[in-house]
Amino acid sequence: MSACSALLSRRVAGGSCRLWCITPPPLRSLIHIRSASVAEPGRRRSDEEQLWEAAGYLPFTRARIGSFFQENPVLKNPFLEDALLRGYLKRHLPQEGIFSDLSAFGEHLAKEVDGWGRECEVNPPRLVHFDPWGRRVDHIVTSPAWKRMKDLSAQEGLVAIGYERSFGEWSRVYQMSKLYLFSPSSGLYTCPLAMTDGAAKVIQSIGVSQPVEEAYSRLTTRQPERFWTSGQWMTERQGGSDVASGTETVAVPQTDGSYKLHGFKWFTSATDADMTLTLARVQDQTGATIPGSKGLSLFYAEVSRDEDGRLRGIEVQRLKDKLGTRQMPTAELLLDGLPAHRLSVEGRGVASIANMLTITRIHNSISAAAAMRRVLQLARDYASRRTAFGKLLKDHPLHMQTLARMEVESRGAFLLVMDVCRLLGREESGVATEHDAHLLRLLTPVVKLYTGKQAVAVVSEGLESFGGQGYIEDTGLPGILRDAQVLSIWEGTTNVLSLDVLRCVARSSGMVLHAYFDQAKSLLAGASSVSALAPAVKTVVDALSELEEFVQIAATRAPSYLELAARDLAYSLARIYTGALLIDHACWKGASPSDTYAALRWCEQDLCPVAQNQRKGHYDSNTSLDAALIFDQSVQG
Ligand code: UCC
Repeated sequence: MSACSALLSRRVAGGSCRLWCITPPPLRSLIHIRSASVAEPGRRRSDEEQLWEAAGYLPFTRARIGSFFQENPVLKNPFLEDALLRGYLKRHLPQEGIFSDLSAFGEHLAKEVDGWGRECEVNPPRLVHFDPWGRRVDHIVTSPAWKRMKDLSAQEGLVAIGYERSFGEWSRVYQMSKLYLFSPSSGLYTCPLAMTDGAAKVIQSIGVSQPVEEAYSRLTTRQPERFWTSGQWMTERQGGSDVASGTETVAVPQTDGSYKLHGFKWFTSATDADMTLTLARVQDQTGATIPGSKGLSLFYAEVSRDEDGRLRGIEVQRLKDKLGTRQMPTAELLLDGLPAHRLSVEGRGVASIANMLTITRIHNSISAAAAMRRVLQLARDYASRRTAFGKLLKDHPLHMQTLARMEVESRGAFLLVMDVCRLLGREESGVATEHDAHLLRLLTPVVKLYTGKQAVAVVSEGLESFGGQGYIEDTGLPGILRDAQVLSIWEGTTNVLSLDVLRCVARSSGMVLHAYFDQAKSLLAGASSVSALAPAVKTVVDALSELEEFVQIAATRAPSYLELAARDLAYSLARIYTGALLIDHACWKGASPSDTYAALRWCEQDLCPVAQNQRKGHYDSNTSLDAALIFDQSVQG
């Protein structure tokens, strides 16, 4: 007897055969019937099945698609859901006003703003080159939600807080905490905010005077109608990393002291900005320019339109077709006589824009930590809603182990980036020691490169915790991963930033490392009497000795040795320092047992990979073997 006829006869024997049984339906529909409405011997039919029977319904028809629908993960107030953020603020900045502001902001994010962020994703910007009558207009059309994000950013002081400095040296921590909550719901509006903040910082460091006085006040205002965002047009066709030799844009001096810029900017993000800072080479009277870094100057330009509605001195070539960050316009721009003002001394362009790089790299790190936190909050919520193999995901220890590993990474990233914000705040409020300044210079590339990589790994793991739904676009989850991927690329790739670490070590004659060792050791001081943390403290102390030993050996080697070690060195700096921060936070009187557990877990990894790989001889002279491996075409035998 076939499976079909066996089933049919069972239905007849059960006395419930109807007309549809007489003409055997295809096997596929029978399988549905069997799984949903035939009582197996010894199995009690569910109330629902009995209801179907009584009503004479089939469970699956064109009119019904089954009764089970998985509950979706729900975003709750991200501030109230974040014990570490609240603990950190309670420890360092216990201000009632800040707690109530962040709590209200978190509520707004969960209830409304997150939806706008989604709207930015599904309604991405588009470029309209011509008006209906053929005039060139180059309009970047953005969604209403994107515009609401701009107003909200001003109202909430997302840039302004850093410049009002109402909380002194902790103002940056407050501002960045707010951005950390905002980032995953912002529809990437944090990108223009990063550059806006960076531009304000550059202007402030150069001096808030003409011609940028008005611009500064607009970048840092809380009034939406006055608020401006800034671009940062640095990358040209020859590449984003080697700015010194890749910049072709020229600045032609005008009789009134201003300039006109001519060039092609290859990546200009948030191109709907009101102004920009950019690099160009000043032409002399013969039209010649100075090559390399020494020929670069920093310029300020407003993005404006003439009476015919055409962009002044700019043509938008096209919008980039990006893997992620699609909510935000990134364009290629032809600068064709863009009116501009030189802000830096001639030839000091890179040094002058470096302040912007510091700020945008810190914002990048905030976005990385925030992406990890967001995916964890959603995964945690989902684990309490999703049942598989007879129990909720949260009751599967292996699932909890996976989320806990993500949690440790996320906590480490948060503490590392917040410590850099703390240092930035100290520098800006004039209380930083020389030691603080060195640490800020060293840790800025370190936090950027390390958290960028962590974010991709943690968010990818996070998607897996939703099973197949993590791969479905309109859940909003894949976008978090696509957006995370830019974090290790934008504002300096991992390798370029690793080399920046070497550069700041060399330029400071090693002083940045002295500051690092001192600070890491002092972070461990409070843990000497906490026995639960002893294994973690020992690992950090041992790793610091290994690192010191590496530095001593490396100092005697050729620059190529250090260059090969650069990435591992940067990772070691990040892991050891983060371990010390986790230990320090676990010693705070308000710390929880989870803080101790997180510190212990973090310190179980190899904290000093540069020492390990040095022992294995990885930096000696194996570049030729690396290249041979990569380009290997041979088949032996
Ligand atoms: O290309 C990009 C687009 C990616 C895709 C975007 C898609 C969508 C975006 C979505 C966003 C959410 S992004 C751009 C990526 N490129 C970069 O970030 C630049 C990376 N390159 C570097 O960082 C380089 O190391 C340079 C450009 C800074 C190096 O240039 P130079 O000319 O070789 O620099 P020097 O000679 O080392 O330094 C010149 C001066 C020195 O000051 P003085 O002369 O006073 O000693 C340095 O100390 O600048 C100072 N300086 C710094 N100061 C250099 N770097 C820094 C720094 N980081 N901090 C402080």
